Amino acid sequence: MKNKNSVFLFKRSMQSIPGGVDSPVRAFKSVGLNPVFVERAENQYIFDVDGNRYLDFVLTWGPAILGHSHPEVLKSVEETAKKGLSFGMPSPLEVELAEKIKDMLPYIDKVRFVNSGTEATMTAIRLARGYTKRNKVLKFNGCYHGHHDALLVQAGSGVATFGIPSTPGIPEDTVKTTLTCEYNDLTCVEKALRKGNVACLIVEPVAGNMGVVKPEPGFLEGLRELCTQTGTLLIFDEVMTGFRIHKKGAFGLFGITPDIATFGKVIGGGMPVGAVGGKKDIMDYLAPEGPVYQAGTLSGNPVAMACGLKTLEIYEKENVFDSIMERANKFFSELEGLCSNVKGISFNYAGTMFTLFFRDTAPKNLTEVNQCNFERFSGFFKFMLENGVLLPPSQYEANFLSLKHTEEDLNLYIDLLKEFIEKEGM
Ligand code: KE4
Repeated sequence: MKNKNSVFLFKRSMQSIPGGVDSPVRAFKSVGLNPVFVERAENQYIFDVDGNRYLDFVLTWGPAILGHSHPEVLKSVEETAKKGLSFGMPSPLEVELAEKIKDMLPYIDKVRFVNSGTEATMTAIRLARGYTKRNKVLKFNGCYHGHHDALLVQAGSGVATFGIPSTPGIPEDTVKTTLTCEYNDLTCVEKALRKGNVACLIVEPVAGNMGVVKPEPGFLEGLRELCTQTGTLLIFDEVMTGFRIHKKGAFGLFGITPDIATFGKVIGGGMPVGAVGGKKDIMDYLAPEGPVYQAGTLSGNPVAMACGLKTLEIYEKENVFDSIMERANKFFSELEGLCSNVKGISFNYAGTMFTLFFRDTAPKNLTEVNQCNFERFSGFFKFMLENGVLLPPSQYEANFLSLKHTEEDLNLYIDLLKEFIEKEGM
């Protein structure tokens, strides 16, 4: 693959942007390569500044579930933008998108829009603390909920330990009320919640930020029960899983109702949108209805709302989830067969997101993900990139499918994986 222009742009970008990127994972550091600079994206493809075309399994980290640059979405964005980009006043589109989300997720009474998943989970934590008048929060090792201080804590040990900042710049005091447990470890959670004063437990109902790691049978049900028994609010962080693991997200897949849910990615269709949703008595604690302050200049921005609304309208009208799953189920059963015959690879999937792990068995928590063969992952990433397939540049990430990924595209993934396995002598 020619990459002269990407190499030049990365060098140039480093002069003006820390690390040359606006989000660390994009720097391709964990795979030791020069990042791809993208010129444009269409359907299941992205096209880089050197004219290379890649079959895209990143899909801007989940939002492009319709494929990139859907003409009807672009048209709606264009028409809305022509009426003005931002008003700083309420406008009809935010009401329409809120009503659409409520219609699709019947357990939600009210929604507040923000501009990112980080803002959504930050708001959800503050809302839970304000509503319960408690301070402690509990999260799981390997789950990522955005980069706000309270939740950027390192993996604790096996028991619920107070988090330690996972990055400089976060005061110890800020995270001394943040507890961490291993994903799928209900015993740890029970001990922590029964000590009391835990405002909320936040969880990715299917983890996607340590690669896709699924809840063991009974885990989410156990969280729901323990939260109810201890007056702790259960927050499902569905920024990634929303509309990706099921038409009705985790609520649809597992039949469990959280007290608060956070969203992002798909509901913005590729534009900056996050959201917090839940029952009226909790959501009405948010200002100006209630005392918990939260705000945003561009929250509910009409252009972003138009993008998200049209995306969800098409998602429903074209039965996008089922359409993707028709092809995905065949792909996953082939992948399953391959992984059962070859040592050193395994995979997890949930709906339209999946991760291939370079590990004999599919991991159930972060400790097990950390045992992957990262060198081999990097080799696979490079091999796929050279063959025109863009994967997420980290073993700790999820791959995504779109409406536009064809059976041929998925067969290409399988064929290239077989070629890689042979090349590696696995
Ligand atoms: P943003 O602030 O990046 O919009 O959302 C944060 C967030 C919150 N919750 C979950 C479950 C998430 O997956 C994310 C963000 N996901 C990552 C992908 N692993 C975004 C990619 C990036 O950081 O560049």
